[in-house]
Amino acid sequence: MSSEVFAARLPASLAAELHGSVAVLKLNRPDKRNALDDETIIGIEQFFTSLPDCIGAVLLAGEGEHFSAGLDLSELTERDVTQGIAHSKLWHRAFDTIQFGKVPVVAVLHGAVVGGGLELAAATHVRVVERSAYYALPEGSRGIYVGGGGSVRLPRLIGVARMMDMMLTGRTYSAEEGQAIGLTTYLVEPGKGFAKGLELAQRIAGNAPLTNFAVMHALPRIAEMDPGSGYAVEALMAAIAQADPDAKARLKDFLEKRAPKTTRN
Ligand code: 1HE
Repeated sequence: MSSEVFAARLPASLAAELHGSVAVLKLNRPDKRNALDDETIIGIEQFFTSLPDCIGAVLLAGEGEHFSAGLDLSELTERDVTQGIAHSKLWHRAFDTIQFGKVPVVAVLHGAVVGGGLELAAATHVRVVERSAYYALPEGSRGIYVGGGGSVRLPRLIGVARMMDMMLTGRTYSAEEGQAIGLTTYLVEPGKGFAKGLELAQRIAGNAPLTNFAVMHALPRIAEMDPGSGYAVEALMAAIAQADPDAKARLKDFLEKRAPKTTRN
C-alpha cells in the first residue's frame, strides 16, 4: 500500500506516510503551530477508523517547532452551548479512536504540547518526548475548559491535584519533569524523537496482535475494576491470548532457541 492511499483521505492539516507496518500521521499545520481545528479532528478520526489491516502501530508527530498549540481558538468565538457540547463530543469520539482503536499509537512530542495538544498526546499509548517539549493547560487563562477528554485521561496519568494546579495557576512541566509525573514515557534529545518513536512503533507492530489488543483494551479497563472482576477478566484475557496460534508459534520459537532472550535494553 502506498502513502498516497492515506493522504487522499486527509485534510491538508494532516500528512501520512508508511514505514513498513507503521503508519505515520503528522499534524501538518506548522504556520498555526498545529492548532487543532474541526477539519483536523475529523481527519484524525477518519485516519484511525480506516487504518488498513496491514498496519501494526501508528506514530503520531507534529511538523514545525511545536507538537500542538491545542484547540484552534479562532473557531471558538461563534459557538453556543449546544454547539460547544457537539464540538467536545467530536473530540471525544476522535480521541477514542486513538486510545481504543485498532493498534497502539506512539506519540513524538516536542515544543508546545498544550491544551488540546496535551489531550491528544494523553490519548496515545507511549509518548517519546524531546527535551524541547513542555506541557501546559492554558484553558484557565483563556476562560474555557478542557474538552478533548482531558478531565478523564489526565487525572489517570498525573492525578487530579496536578491537573488542578496546571489549570488554576498556569503551571507548566518540562519534558524532563513530565517523566517524573507520568506524561513523558521516553525522554530524548532534540531531533531524536522521530527515530526513537519509529523504532518503538516497529517493535510494537511486531507483537502478537492479540497481545496488543489486550494491552490497549483490556488492561486499562481491568485497572478500573474491583479486584475480583479484574482477576476474572484477566484470566479470560490470558487464556484467550495464549490459545492463539500466534502465541503457540512464538512460544515454540523460544523453546527451540530461535527467539531472542529477554535481556536489558
Ligand atoms: C493559533 C493557536 C491556537 C497559535 N489557535 N491559532 N491554546 C493556547 O492557548 C496556546 C496558544 N498558542 C500559543 O501560546 C503560542 O502560539 C505558542 C506558544 C504555541 C507558539 O508561539 P509562537 O511564538 O511560536 O507562535 P505564534 O506567533 O504565537 O503563533 C503563530 C500563528 O499561529 C499565529 O497566527 P498568525 O496568523 O498571526 O501567524 C497564531 O495566532 C496562531 N496560533 N496557536 C489558533 N491555539 C477541546 S478543548 C481544548 C482547549 C484548548 O486547547 S485551550 C489551549 C489553546
